[in-house]
Amino acid sequence: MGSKTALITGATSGIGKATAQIFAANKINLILCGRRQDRLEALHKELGAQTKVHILNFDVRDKEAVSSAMESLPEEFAQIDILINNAGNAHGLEPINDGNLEDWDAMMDINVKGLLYVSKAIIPKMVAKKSGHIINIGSTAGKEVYPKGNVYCASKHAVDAINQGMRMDLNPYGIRVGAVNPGLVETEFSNVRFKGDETRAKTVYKGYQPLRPEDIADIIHFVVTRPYHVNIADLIVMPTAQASSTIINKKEA
Ligand code: NDP
Ligand code: 8X3
Repeated sequence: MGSKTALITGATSGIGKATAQIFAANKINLILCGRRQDRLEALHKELGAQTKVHILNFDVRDKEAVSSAMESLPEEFAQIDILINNAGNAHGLEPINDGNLEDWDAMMDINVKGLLYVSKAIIPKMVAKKSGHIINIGSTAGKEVYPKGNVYCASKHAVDAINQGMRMDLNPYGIRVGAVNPGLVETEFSNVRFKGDETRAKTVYKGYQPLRPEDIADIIHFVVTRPYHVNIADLIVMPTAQASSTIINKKEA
């Protein structure tokens, strides 16, 4: 059997990028997606020496762009074995009464609808060949709600529901579906949430050891390398210092 091919959304940063790196080191062929072309090209160059890499630039919110990107795949990348639905972010952290409509749209459109558009473009081929593995990147925010997390938590609770629904509906076709739900991981996540306010973003990860994107990538690689009869359906991982979304054992500096 030849190498597997994985499509990773949100591969230009954080968890998606670290997953691309560990997959490349293990000779999994890669379709890397994101909006930042310079980063996609840099990854192509970096990982292309280790495995076959194809890059796709599209916004997951744009359903036409999603389907034409998938249709544009060259023959050697057309059979996708592993889909990592990772693209997503939080936008803002405000009580519901002060929430910003653009932020709400961004979170629902990217984290929920974008994940669906990408899945819709890929699942029919998996169904036709009766094989495939889908990993949805959820969050502890999809398992519990925290103050001011309102719409981000709603978007990740939706991912949790979609993950369960996908697993049920794709069960007759032998397609594995599971979620990896991280707690606090130091990536560009908080820079995006706080709209480029680096100082505020850094405070999220101060006073304790947060997860690194490589920790999650390592787990994703473990999940995709289990024998076929093993499906890791739902996995929660937090830093040791974190007990819940609001209980974090921070040491004063
Ligand atoms: P990053 O901000 O580092 O990465 C987010 C990725 O998503 C980037 O590659 C970005 O690429 C891509 N992305 C964002 N919006 C779009 C869009 N509209 N269209 C296409 N791609 C998009 O964050 P993380 O690595 O932390 O986040 C990855 C996933 O992990 C998200 O789903 C997040 O919710 C989840 N998560 C993160 C946690 C954390 O603490 N960091 C904890 C739990 C879950 P580009 O800008 O190039 O398009
Ligand atoms: C990211 C983790 O706690 O910032 O999903 O929402 S949290």
